[in-house]
Formats: sequence, C-alpha cells, structure tokens
Amino acid sequence: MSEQLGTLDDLPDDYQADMANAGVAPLWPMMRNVLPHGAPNPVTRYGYWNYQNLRPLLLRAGELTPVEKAERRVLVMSDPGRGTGAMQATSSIYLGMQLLLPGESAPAHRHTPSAARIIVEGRGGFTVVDGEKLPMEEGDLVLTPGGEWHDHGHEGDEPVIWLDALDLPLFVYLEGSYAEEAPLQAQRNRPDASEVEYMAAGLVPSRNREKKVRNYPMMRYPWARTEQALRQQMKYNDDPIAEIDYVNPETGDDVLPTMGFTAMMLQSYKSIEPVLKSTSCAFHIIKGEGKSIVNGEEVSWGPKDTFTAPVFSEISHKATSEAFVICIHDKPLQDRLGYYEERPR
Ligand code: 1HN
Repeated sequence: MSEQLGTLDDLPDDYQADMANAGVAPLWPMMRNVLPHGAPNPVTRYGYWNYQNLRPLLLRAGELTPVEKAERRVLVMSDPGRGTGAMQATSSIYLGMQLLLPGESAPAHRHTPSAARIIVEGRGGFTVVDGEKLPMEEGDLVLTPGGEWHDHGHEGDEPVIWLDALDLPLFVYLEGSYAEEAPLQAQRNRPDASEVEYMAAGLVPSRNREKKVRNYPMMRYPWARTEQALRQQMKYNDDPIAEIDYVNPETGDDVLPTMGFTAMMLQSYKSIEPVLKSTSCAFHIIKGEGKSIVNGEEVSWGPKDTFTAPVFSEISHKATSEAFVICIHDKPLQDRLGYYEERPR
C-alpha cells in the first residue's frame, strides 16, 4: 500500500485543463480527503453554549421579531468547525433554542426532517402533533417525527424556551428537506398518550387484530418519570452513572429514525470515561453542575447549558453536584447504515 498518492501538481497543465473540460477530476489526489485511514477526520468541532448567554439574546429576539414574522423564533447553535451561521451543531444534528411568549402560537407545518424538543424553562407551552396536545414541562422530551403536522401554543404567563434538535443537516445534504403549511390543528379532547396508553413501563394497550398502532405511539416523555427511573437505577448501580435510552413503548426501537436520546444521572465527584463512539452527540444539562473534557478541551457546565462532541471524541465527565444530562446522538442512523462502532480509550 502506497503512503504517498500522486498530487494534482504531478500532472501536466494541459492534462488538467483537458480533464476539467471533460467534466472529470482525478480521484487519487483527493482520495485521502474522502477516505482517511483508520478513522474519520471530522469537520465538526466541540461547541459549548452557556444558557445564561443565550437567554437574553433570545428574549431580545422576542422584542425584535414577532412570531408572525419568524414562523419559528429560534437562535441556531452553529458548529465552531463550520463557523458563524452554520445551520448545524454536528454533522447530522441541528440544535436551536426556541422562544414562545405568552399568548403566541407558531403556525402548523410538517416537514421531512424529524424534530425533538427538550423543554428548558417556563410553564404553559404546548405542542400539538397530529392533533395530540403535548404539554411542555421542564425537562420533557417531546417528539415531532418527520411528516407529522405540528404547531406550538402558549397558555401560560412567562416566556417558554426549549431546545430543538432536528436531523435537518441530513435532509439538506440529501436535498430532501421541505415543509408544507396549514392552519392551526384541531386538538383531540384528551391527554397525550403518555398519560393514557403508556402510563407505566411494560404495559401497553391490548393487541387485538383491529387495533392499529401509530408509527409514533408516544410523543411526550415526561421528565418526572425519567428522573424517577434514573434515581431508582442509580440506587442499585455499581457505577457512578445511570443511563436510560428513550424508546418506542410498543416496539422498543429508537424513538425517531435517525436521532437517539439517552438520559444520564451522574454522581458527584466521580470521573466517567466512556468508550469512544462513532456517533456525534450533544449534551444538554437538565440539572446540576460539572466539568467535561472533549478531545482535551475542558468545559464547565451548569443547568440548561449545551455542548457537543464530534464523532469518536474522547470524552470524560465529572459532575460537581448530582447531575442530570440528556444526550442527543445519531446512533439510530449509524445502526441503520450498519457502521456504529465503539473503541476503547
Ligand atoms: C421547525 O419546524 C421547528 O417546528 C423548529 O418548532 C426548528 C429548524 C429548522 C427547520 C424546521 C419547530 C426548526 C424547524
């Protein structure tokens, strides 16, 4: 195997001009760019967004731009590796902080990418997905699967802010991203499925032949249950970390086609050094404080902060209080493509 491949400069000018005229280019000078040896060479760089910095900017957006002029009032978190204005936080994950003020509503639309929201602050916000009204309480994970109509409303009296995660970068790359618009949806007069069909883990509505299960049977994962489950797991854990994956209660599959979600509870002052993973991920702090190191860069985090790590990052965490973190990752996508991988540190 040759270490040094030929470069463009090795080739005569007239040959380079003839190739360009014929609409072709030589692979070999570019080969290592598109196919590096041993591991990917990510463009994405570690990013950190302090909530206390974002919050006033978001509230100012509320004064500057009425929701009617914004459709969705969001500040997008740009991957430092791609620079200012990048509409993505990692290769596959878009992140943004969205503000809805009391009495406002964000119009119904549906689009090809899937979205999930983690509620950051404020009471009274809700999303309607396919006619189901999903209350948004702090820490809840609320899904908007691709193709499902959704609009947001607010019946409280303080600003509501949430973190949006979408697989938008993939759809943009695939030239498959588009939306359709519609009037606000009629809401079914009943609580969401987490309060009706899926009240308890391991219990689902009886499976008779007539019953049709929705593709996305449960679209709201209330934080209170997640925290309770993590605390209970931690009580009987030998490790300083408890982890829970969000799954479809009917199938046990990932909740969305490309994005996955894991909730973690970290004990204070214990180092956590996970294996290297082929996924890119974003960590959003629900509660607690601590430090993490991503590829040698140290981040001190507090409640509601968000940070990202590119694929195969060496990551370590040390909470300085009891801490709860949700990790947004792209393992479902990589599992589907058959290349998810873990490597020892
Ligand atoms: C979207 O539909 C929402 O529905 C939020 O709240 C952020 C970013 C890009 C494209 C669509 C929403 C979005 C988005």
